[in-house]
Amino acid sequence: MLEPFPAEPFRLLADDGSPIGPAGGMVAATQLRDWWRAMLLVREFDRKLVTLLRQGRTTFYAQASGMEATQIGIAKGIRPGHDWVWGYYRDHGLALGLGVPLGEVVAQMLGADSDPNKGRQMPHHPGSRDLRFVSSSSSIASQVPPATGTAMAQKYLGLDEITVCTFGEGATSEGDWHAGVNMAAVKGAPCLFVCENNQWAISTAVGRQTRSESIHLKAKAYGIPGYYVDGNDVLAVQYAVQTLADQIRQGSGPVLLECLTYRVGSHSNADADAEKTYRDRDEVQRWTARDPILRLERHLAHLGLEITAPERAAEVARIHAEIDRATEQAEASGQPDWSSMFDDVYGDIPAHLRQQSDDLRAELRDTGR
Ligand SMILES: Cc1ncc(C[n+]2csc(CCOP(=O)(O)OP(=O)(O)O)c2C)c(N)n1
Ligand SMILES: [Mg+2]
Repeated sequence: MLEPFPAEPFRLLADDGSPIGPAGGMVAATQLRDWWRAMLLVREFDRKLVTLLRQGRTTFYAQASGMEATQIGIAKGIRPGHDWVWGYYRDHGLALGLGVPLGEVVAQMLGADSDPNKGRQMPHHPGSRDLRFVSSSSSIASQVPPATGTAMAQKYLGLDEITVCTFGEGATSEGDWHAGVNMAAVKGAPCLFVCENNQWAISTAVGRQTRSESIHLKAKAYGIPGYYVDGNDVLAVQYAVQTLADQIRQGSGPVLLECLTYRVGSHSNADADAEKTYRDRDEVQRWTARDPILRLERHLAHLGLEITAPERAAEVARIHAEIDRATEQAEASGQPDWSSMFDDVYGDIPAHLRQQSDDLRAELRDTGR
């Protein structure tokens, strides 16, 4: 049973993939395979994008390897294109899991002309109007107050929608986080706050981030329930998100859900060598052994639906080819024209920006560029 403030994270799958409790094994096999493919895409996306980064074809990337069950579990627990999602910069797995087209995500990361945002966002900050996935900001926790605002609007307008707001455990030390969660609680706003606790905020370990015993316990201070799940167990995350989202839709008010997972890769490319500078190789190995994809594969095998090595290799090759194709298409679209940077922000461009646009046009003409 999913209970608030548990001592241990809620799980539906043991490390060896065998089901725990009554809800285990209730998901259809086709769906489990779909989630497995979605998780593998996140893992391989990291591999391919890190390569593009090293080749100088993009400039910023933050890996989600190790966190696939959390991000895909969230995506598969809500109603894509219906519920609003305010994510954060590490959420490309969530974006892909919701169905944001791979080509759009890649184009955003490369700042290509085919990027719906025309390269005006920092790389690795995808968004999608169709899927109501709000383009994130790198300012930690800045998504929390506007997520609360979205949920308040949903309540006032009587809409059959909820808002999902994700963040790392480090974000829960920020003022914006507390202001946003408090306001949502006071207003009974239909918001599911999900902490992707990957145990590190760049080089700050969670134990040095807060004196709170856990992240979900912080919900108590705001008078809302706090739930805690094993974030490497996709069944548990999906089940918790779906259950809590339904509860919120029925008027429970906001909820905090903590998913305990681990960032196996580097924080971002600004992070030189995590294992040499701030964390133990043993710790990484311990968590690598609790690989969320492997756990789902073991579960599939337990159900007699084993994924064979050739089948896995074929899926990886298919994903790589798809990412290669998306990369070629994005690069072939070229770079956005400079003038597009003045578009889409204001209905009427303010005088000072019009002046800057005119100055830049004149400068480019005079210098023959
Ligand atoms: C307001 C603010 N302060 C500091 C930073 C620098 N910074 C970037 S990522 C990060 C760590 C965030 O950790 P966490 O919230 O746990 O998310 P994770 O990166 O682990 O997924 C920090 C401090 C920032 N981007 N914004
Ligand atoms: Mg973190």
